Amino acid sequence: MQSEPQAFDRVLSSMCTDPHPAARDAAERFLATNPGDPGSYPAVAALEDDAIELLSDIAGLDEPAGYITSGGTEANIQAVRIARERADSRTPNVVMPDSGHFSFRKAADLLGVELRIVPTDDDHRADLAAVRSAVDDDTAAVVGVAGTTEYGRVDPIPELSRLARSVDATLHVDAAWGGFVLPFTDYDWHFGHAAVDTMSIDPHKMGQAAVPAGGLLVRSPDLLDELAVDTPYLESTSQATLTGTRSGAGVASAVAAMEELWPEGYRRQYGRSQNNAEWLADALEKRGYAVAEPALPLVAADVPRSTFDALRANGWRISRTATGELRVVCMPHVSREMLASFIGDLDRLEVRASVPVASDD
Ligand code: 0PR
Repeated sequence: MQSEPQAFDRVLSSMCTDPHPAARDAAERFLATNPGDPGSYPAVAALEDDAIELLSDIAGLDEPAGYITSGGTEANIQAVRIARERADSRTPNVVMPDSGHFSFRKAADLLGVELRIVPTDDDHRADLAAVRSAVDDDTAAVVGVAGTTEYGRVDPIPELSRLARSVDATLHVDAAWGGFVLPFTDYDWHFGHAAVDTMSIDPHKMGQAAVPAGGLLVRSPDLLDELAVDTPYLESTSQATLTGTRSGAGVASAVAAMEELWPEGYRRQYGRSQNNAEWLADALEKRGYAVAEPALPLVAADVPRSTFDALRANGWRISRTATGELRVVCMPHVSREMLASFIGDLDRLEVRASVPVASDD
């Protein structure tokens, strides 16, 4: 095989990043291990306990419980599954703001649960009145997002937890992307701030672990029991994960990254990423574009389609929000130099666009 992976020097739209060197090394060493079979692979199974302890520390969870998933999608599906199993309804529903990730559509489809998508407010956060009118006795879960995919917004988690409690539903917090930056902000987002039942928090995004390493955390171990099936021919007697064979590389790299970076390394990274996001937002605003202020290190700006296409043609890996805005995620590999070069290209394109078309006379 001759192919090489893409370089990160023009990747502005991904939520994955270059893994920390210690995470890369750990992933390689544990490539041929399977935490799905702890009887045969005890070393990586022990590492998974360490990973859940570290994640719990980050997410304010006193009694560590959960497992390392293949990513945010699996964690979200499993959280909905827990809620469905727990709910006392034959027609369960899940209430989610329209900023929720599309993985919940997969969950609803797979699990036969109705997904009630409610509008967000003018700042792209869950609209509490809309959530309040959507929940009922059949609501199994309310979803809050702590770091939305498109605008990096944090939903009002304590208020959502009260609404979930009022109908005996679980509150699931999707912090798949935000979980490794939120500890350094003033937001109320975790198990210590509100009655959160389940959470997605992914080491393979801002946590700088190798792919695949997502995280599902649960408030108490009995919530995991909702997922458990018997495993007659394994040494362990039950399994709560969705997939069977799992990546030992993901588990080991998650531990290595968190041991290396939690908390000071992540704090410094948050500082750098947030400064970069603010710098970019400012640069775009100065050029006359409407910018959604970066609450977390993610910038969305209303750049015309033609400019967006030209930037992509120049090799920039950028994406758009559902309403068409340019979206830049300031991941650890996104440096100020990269952003300055991006703005340089934008300025050159604009100069070209503003040169009057030569007339024929
Ligand atoms: N929850 C949130 C809040 C997410 O942002 C994502 C992924 C997930 C869950 C799902 O995680 P996994 O992909 O690990 O299963 N976020 C986007 C995604 O779907 C990131 C994204 C969006 C990347 C647009 C590129 C892009 O153009 O991958």
